[in-house]
Amino acid sequence: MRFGALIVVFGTVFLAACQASIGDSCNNSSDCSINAERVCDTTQPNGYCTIQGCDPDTCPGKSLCVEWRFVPGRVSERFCMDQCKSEGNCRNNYRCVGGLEDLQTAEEILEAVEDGAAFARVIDIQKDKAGRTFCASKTEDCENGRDDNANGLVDCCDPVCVDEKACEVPPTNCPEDCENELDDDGDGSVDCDDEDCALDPVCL
Ligand SMILES: [Ca+2]
Ligand SMILES: [Ca+2]
Ligand SMILES: [Ca+2]
Ligand SMILES: [Ca+2]
Repeated sequence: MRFGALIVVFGTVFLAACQASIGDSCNNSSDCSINAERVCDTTQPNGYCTIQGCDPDTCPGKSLCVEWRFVPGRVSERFCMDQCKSEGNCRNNYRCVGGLEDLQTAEEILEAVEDGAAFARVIDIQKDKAGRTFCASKTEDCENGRDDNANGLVDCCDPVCVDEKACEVPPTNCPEDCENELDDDGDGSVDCDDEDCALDPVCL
């Protein structure tokens, strides 16, 4: 009886130790958890173990609940992301990025994006989640409906996707780029003629 209990305890510890961490590579969701709580996001380089739709302070261990927001106002999405202090903490093809949570105005956000900040923010409240930088993909998956590399541009709207077959037909629902001579958002107005560019420095 006692021996049986020991096996159960040992087995539980063993399985817990085997469970992949948030941000680990994976081929399918069974690589990430034994109870289907975690999923393998196979659109990220070499897979990314995560939990989709997290709430603040609910991501396991030191992982962070990150909300991506898109410009202009598309739906936001939340994923548990691996916390990092520097790029060395992230896997190949990932970079350590900080979010925009302290920025309020469109101008502040634009400036930060030019500096390489991410179009995503950590929504945790606890202080021990204070290291608010996380490992995000360096590349964009051009067909998954998300902004994988956290530059605010989704799929075919991201210039890195321009040569992809999936993006042969230029999209017309992107944020207006104010200096590319294209009507990116399909409203009939190009660059500085588009009211979305009214406050853009290149149009002032
Ligand atoms: Ca994408
Ligand atoms: Ca992107
Ligand atoms: Ca444009
Ligand atoms: Ca336009």
